Amino acid sequence: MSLHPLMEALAERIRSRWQSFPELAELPLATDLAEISGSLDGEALFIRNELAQCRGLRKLHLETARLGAGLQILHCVFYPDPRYDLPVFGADVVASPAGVSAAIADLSPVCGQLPDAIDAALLSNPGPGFRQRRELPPWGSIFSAHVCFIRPDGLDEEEAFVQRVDQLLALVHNSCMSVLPDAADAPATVGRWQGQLSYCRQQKRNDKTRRVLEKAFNPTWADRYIEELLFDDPPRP
Ligand code: BLA
Repeated sequence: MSLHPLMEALAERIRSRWQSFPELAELPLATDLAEISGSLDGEALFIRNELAQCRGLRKLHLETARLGAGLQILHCVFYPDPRYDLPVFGADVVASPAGVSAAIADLSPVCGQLPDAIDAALLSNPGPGFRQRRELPPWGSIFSAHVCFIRPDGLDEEEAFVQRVDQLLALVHNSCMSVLPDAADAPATVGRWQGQLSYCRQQKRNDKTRRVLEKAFNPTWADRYIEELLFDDPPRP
Protein backbone atom coordinates (compact mmCIF):
# COMPACT_ATOMS: atom_id res chain seq x y z
CA MET A 1 0.00 0.00 0.00
CA SER A 2 1.60 3.24 -1.06
CA LEU A 3 1.99 6.23 1.19
CA HIS A 4 1.79 9.90 0.29
CA PRO A 5 4.81 10.78 -1.90
CA LEU A 6 6.19 13.16 0.75
CA MET A 7 6.17 10.32 3.29
CA GLU A 8 7.73 7.82 0.86
CA ALA A 9 10.49 10.31 0.05
CA LEU A 10 11.05 11.20 3.69
CA ALA A 11 11.10 7.56 4.86
CA GLU A 12 13.63 6.72 2.14
CA ARG A 13 15.83 9.66 3.12
CA ILE A 14 15.70 8.73 6.80
CA ARG A 15 16.53 5.06 6.03
CA SER A 16 19.46 5.94 3.82
CA ARG A 17 20.92 8.41 6.35
CA TRP A 18 20.35 5.99 9.21
CA GLN A 19 22.36 3.30 7.37
CA SER A 20 25.46 5.52 7.61
CA PHE A 21 25.29 6.07 11.38
CA PRO A 22 28.29 4.69 13.30
CA GLU A 23 28.07 1.26 14.91
CA LEU A 24 24.52 0.77 13.69
CA ALA A 25 22.72 -2.30 15.05
CA GLU A 26 19.13 -3.33 14.55
CA LEU A 27 17.06 -3.53 17.71
CA PRO A 28 14.59 -6.35 18.21
CA LEU A 29 10.91 -5.48 18.09
CA ALA A 30 8.17 -7.53 19.72
CA THR A 31 6.87 -9.62 16.80
CA ASP A 32 3.43 -8.12 17.15
CA LEU A 33 4.84 -4.59 16.77
CA ALA A 34 7.07 -4.85 13.69
CA GLU A 35 4.20 -5.02 11.25
CA ILE A 36 0.68 -4.46 12.41
CA SER A 37 -2.35 -4.80 10.24
CA GLY A 38 -6.04 -4.63 10.85
CA SER A 39 -9.13 -2.93 9.57
CA LEU A 40 -11.40 -0.13 10.68
CA ASP A 41 -14.78 0.64 9.11
CA GLY A 42 -13.82 -1.67 6.23
CA GLU A 43 -10.58 0.20 5.61
CA ALA A 44 -7.17 -1.46 5.75
CA LEU A 45 -4.86 -0.34 8.55
CA PHE A 46 -1.18 -0.98 8.75
CA ILE A 47 1.79 0.13 10.80
CA ARG A 48 5.41 -0.61 9.98
CA ASN A 49 8.05 -0.07 12.65
CA GLU A 50 11.83 -0.04 12.24
CA LEU A 51 14.16 0.16 15.23
CA ALA A 52 17.94 0.45 15.65
CA GLN A 53 20.66 1.83 17.90
CA CYS A 54 24.06 3.33 17.10
CA ARG A 55 26.99 5.13 18.68
CA GLY A 56 25.45 7.97 20.70
CA LEU A 57 21.80 7.05 20.12
CA ARG A 58 20.01 4.49 22.26
CA LYS A 59 17.04 4.21 19.89
CA LEU A 60 16.30 5.18 16.31
CA HIS A 61 12.63 4.65 15.52
CA LEU A 62 10.80 5.06 12.22
CA GLU A 63 7.10 4.36 11.94
CA THR A 64 4.99 4.57 8.80
CA ALA A 65 1.28 4.01 9.16
CA ARG A 66 -2.12 4.15 7.57
CA LEU A 67 -4.75 4.41 10.25
CA GLY A 68 -8.24 4.62 8.80
CA ALA A 69 -10.20 7.42 7.13
CA GLY A 70 -7.24 7.77 4.79
CA LEU A 71 -5.05 9.07 7.60
CA GLN A 72 -1.34 8.50 7.01
CA ILE A 73 1.45 9.09 9.50
CA LEU A 74 5.22 9.18 9.37
CA HIS A 75 6.70 9.30 12.85
CA CYS A 76 10.41 9.29 13.60
CA VAL A 77 12.41 9.89 16.77
CA PHE A 78 16.12 9.40 17.45
CA TYR A 79 16.67 9.21 21.22
CA PRO A 80 20.20 9.90 22.47
CA ASP A 81 22.07 7.75 24.93
CA PRO A 82 22.12 10.23 27.87
CA ARG A 83 25.88 9.81 28.28
CA TYR A 84 26.30 11.80 25.05
CA ASP A 85 25.54 15.50 24.65
CA LEU A 86 23.16 15.08 21.71
CA PRO A 87 19.68 16.45 20.94
CA VAL A 88 16.55 14.40 20.25
CA PHE A 89 15.76 14.28 16.53
CA GLY A 90 11.99 14.16 15.95
CA ALA A 91 9.81 14.31 12.85
CA ASP A 92 6.09 13.79 12.29
CA VAL A 93 4.07 14.08 9.09
CA VAL A 94 0.30 13.71 9.07
CA ALA A 95 -1.71 13.44 5.84
CA SER A 96 -5.37 12.83 5.06
CA PRO A 97 -7.13 12.62 1.69
CA ALA A 98 -7.18 16.45 1.83
CA GLY A 99 -3.37 16.54 1.82
CA VAL A 100 -0.56 16.98 4.32
CA SER A 101 -1.83 18.96 7.31
CA ALA A 102 1.26 18.82 9.48
CA ALA A 103 4.97 18.40 8.88
CA ILE A 104 7.23 18.96 11.86
CA ALA A 105 10.94 18.40 12.32
CA ASP A 106 13.27 19.44 15.09
CA LEU A 107 16.49 18.82 16.94
CA SER A 108 15.21 19.25 20.47
CA PRO A 109 17.36 20.05 23.50
CA VAL A 110 17.06 17.77 26.54
CA CYS A 111 18.62 20.26 28.97
CA GLY A 112 17.28 23.65 28.01
CA GLN A 113 19.77 24.36 25.27
CA LEU A 114 21.16 22.63 22.23
CA PRO A 115 24.83 21.66 22.05
CA ASP A 116 26.71 24.82 20.87
CA ALA A 117 27.89 23.40 17.54
CA ILE A 118 24.36 22.34 16.57
CA ASP A 119 22.81 25.62 17.68
CA ALA A 120 25.40 27.57 15.66
CA ALA A 121 24.85 25.39 12.57
CA LEU A 122 21.09 25.94 12.73
CA LEU A 123 21.46 29.68 13.32
CA SER A 124 23.68 30.02 10.26
CA ASN A 125 21.32 27.86 8.14
CA PRO A 126 17.76 28.57 9.31
CA GLY A 127 16.13 26.67 6.42
CA PRO A 128 13.71 27.92 3.79
CA GLY A 129 10.88 30.36 4.54
CA PHE A 130 7.87 28.07 4.33
CA ARG A 131 4.61 29.86 3.47
CA GLN A 132 2.27 28.25 6.02
CA ARG A 133 3.83 28.02 9.45
CA ARG A 134 1.78 26.39 12.21
CA GLU A 135 1.59 27.30 15.85
CA LEU A 136 2.82 24.80 18.44
CA PRO A 137 0.46 23.43 21.10
CA PRO A 138 1.43 24.16 24.75
CA TRP A 139 3.17 20.78 25.22
CA GLY A 140 5.42 21.80 22.30
CA SER A 141 7.64 23.78 24.67
CA ILE A 142 10.03 20.80 24.38
CA PHE A 143 10.99 21.83 20.84
CA SER A 144 13.92 24.12 19.98
CA ALA A 145 13.68 27.69 18.73
CA HIS A 146 14.62 26.30 15.28
CA VAL A 147 11.63 23.94 15.02
CA CYS A 148 10.04 23.64 11.59
CA PHE A 149 6.27 23.14 11.94
CA ILE A 150 4.41 23.75 8.70
CA ARG A 151 1.61 22.79 6.39
CA PRO A 152 3.55 22.23 3.15
CA ASP A 153 2.17 24.44 0.40
CA GLY A 154 2.87 22.60 -2.86
CA LEU A 155 5.41 20.15 -4.22
CA ASP A 156 8.30 22.59 -3.91
CA GLU A 157 7.70 22.89 -0.17
CA GLU A 158 7.33 19.13 0.25
CA GLU A 159 10.74 18.74 -1.34
CA ALA A 160 12.16 21.56 0.76
CA PHE A 161 10.87 19.84 3.91
CA VAL A 162 12.65 16.58 2.99
CA GLN A 163 15.82 18.63 2.38
CA ARG A 164 15.50 20.29 5.77
CA VAL A 165 15.11 16.95 7.53
CA ASP A 166 18.16 15.72 5.65
CA GLN A 167 20.19 18.66 6.97
CA LEU A 168 19.07 17.91 10.54
CA LEU A 169 20.03 14.25 10.10
CA ALA A 170 23.45 15.24 8.75
CA LEU A 171 24.03 17.35 11.87
CA VAL A 172 23.05 14.46 14.17
CA HIS A 173 25.20 12.08 12.15
CA ASN A 174 28.26 14.33 12.43
CA SER A 175 27.73 14.79 16.15
CA CYS A 176 27.40 11.03 16.70
CA MET A 177 30.73 10.53 14.95
CA SER A 178 32.61 13.04 17.08
CA VAL A 179 30.99 13.45 20.51
CA LEU A 180 32.64 11.72 23.46
CA PRO A 181 30.57 10.11 26.21
CA ASP A 182 30.46 11.26 29.83
CA ALA A 183 30.41 8.74 32.66
CA ALA A 184 27.05 7.06 33.39
CA ASP A 185 26.93 8.75 36.82
CA ALA A 186 28.19 12.18 35.72
CA PRO A 187 25.77 15.00 36.67
CA ALA A 188 25.51 16.01 33.00
CA THR A 189 24.44 12.46 32.05
CA VAL A 190 21.82 12.33 34.80
CA GLY A 191 20.52 15.76 33.74
CA ARG A 192 20.17 14.62 30.12
CA TRP A 193 18.39 11.44 31.22
CA GLN A 194 15.91 13.52 33.22
CA GLY A 195 15.50 15.85 30.24
CA GLN A 196 14.67 12.90 28.01
CA LEU A 197 12.11 11.63 30.53
CA SER A 198 10.47 15.01 30.35
CA TYR A 199 10.56 15.02 26.51
CA CYS A 200 8.67 11.71 26.53
CA ARG A 201 6.20 12.95 29.14
CA GLN A 202 5.39 16.05 27.05
CA GLN A 203 4.95 14.06 23.84
CA LYS A 204 2.44 11.87 25.67
CA ARG A 205 0.32 14.98 26.22
CA ASN A 206 -0.44 15.06 22.48
CA ASP A 207 -4.09 13.87 22.58
CA LYS A 208 -4.18 13.72 18.79
CA THR A 209 -1.79 10.77 18.70
CA ARG A 210 -3.63 8.86 21.41
CA ARG A 211 -7.06 9.50 19.91
CA VAL A 212 -6.10 8.18 16.49
CA LEU A 213 -4.52 5.02 17.95
CA GLU A 214 -7.47 4.40 20.29
CA LYS A 215 -9.92 4.65 17.43
CA ALA A 216 -7.90 2.45 15.09
CA PHE A 217 -7.21 -0.21 17.75
CA ASN A 218 -8.45 0.21 21.34
CA PRO A 219 -7.51 2.23 24.43
CA THR A 220 -5.51 -0.55 26.14
CA TRP A 221 -3.55 -1.29 23.01
CA ALA A 222 -2.95 2.40 22.33
CA ASP A 223 -1.68 2.89 25.86
CA ARG A 224 0.80 0.02 25.59
CA TYR A 225 1.95 1.20 22.17
CA ILE A 226 2.59 4.74 23.43
CA GLU A 227 4.24 3.68 26.70
CA GLU A 228 6.36 0.85 25.30
CA LEU A 229 7.28 1.91 21.80
CA LEU A 230 6.57 5.54 20.89
CA PHE A 231 7.59 7.36 24.05
CA ASP A 232 8.98 4.75 26.45
CA ASP A 233 10.87 6.15 29.43
CA PRO A 234 14.63 5.96 28.80
CA PRO A 235 16.40 3.49 31.14
CA ARG A 236 18.59 5.05 33.82
CA PRO A 237 22.14 5.25 32.41
C1 BLA B 1 -0.23 16.38 15.31
N1 BLA B 1 -0.27 13.86 15.32
C2 BLA B 1 -0.80 15.11 15.06
C3 BLA B 1 -2.10 14.95 14.49
C4 BLA B 1 -2.36 13.60 14.41
C5 BLA B 1 -1.20 12.94 14.92
C6 BLA B 1 -3.61 12.92 13.88
C7 BLA B 1 -3.04 16.09 14.08
C8 BLA B 1 -2.68 16.56 12.70
C9 BLA B 1 -2.82 18.05 12.52
O1 BLA B 1 -2.88 18.79 13.51
O2 BLA B 1 -2.84 18.49 11.35
C10 BLA B 1 -1.13 11.52 15.02
N2 BLA B 1 1.29 11.17 15.14
C11 BLA B 1 0.00 10.75 15.19
C12 BLA B 1 -0.02 9.32 15.41
C13 BLA B 1 1.28 8.94 15.53
C14 BLA B 1 2.10 10.10 15.36
C15 BLA B 1 -1.22 8.46 15.49
O3 BLA B 1 3.32 10.12 15.39
C16 BLA B 1 1.69 7.56 15.77
C17 BLA B 1 2.91 7.19 15.74
N3 BLA B 1 4.32 13.98 17.15
C18 BLA B 1 5.22 12.97 17.28
C19 BLA B 1 6.54 13.50 17.15
C20 BLA B 1 6.43 14.87 16.96
C21 BLA B 1 5.00 15.16 16.95
C22 BLA B 1 7.78 12.69 17.24
O4 BLA B 1 4.92 11.79 17.45
C23 BLA B 1 7.42 15.89 16.77
C24 BLA B 1 8.72 15.71 16.74
C25 BLA B 1 4.47 16.43 16.75
N4 BLA B 1 2.16 15.97 15.95
C26 BLA B 1 3.12 16.76 16.47
C27 BLA B 1 2.62 18.09 16.65
C28 BLA B 1 1.29 18.08 16.24
C29 BLA B 1 1.02 16.74 15.80
C30 BLA B 1 3.40 19.28 17.19
C31 BLA B 1 0.30 19.23 16.27
C32 BLA B 1 -0.50 19.12 17.54
C33 BLA B 1 -1.49 20.23 17.70
O5 BLA B 1 -1.61 21.10 16.83
O6 BLA B 1 -2.20 20.18 18.72
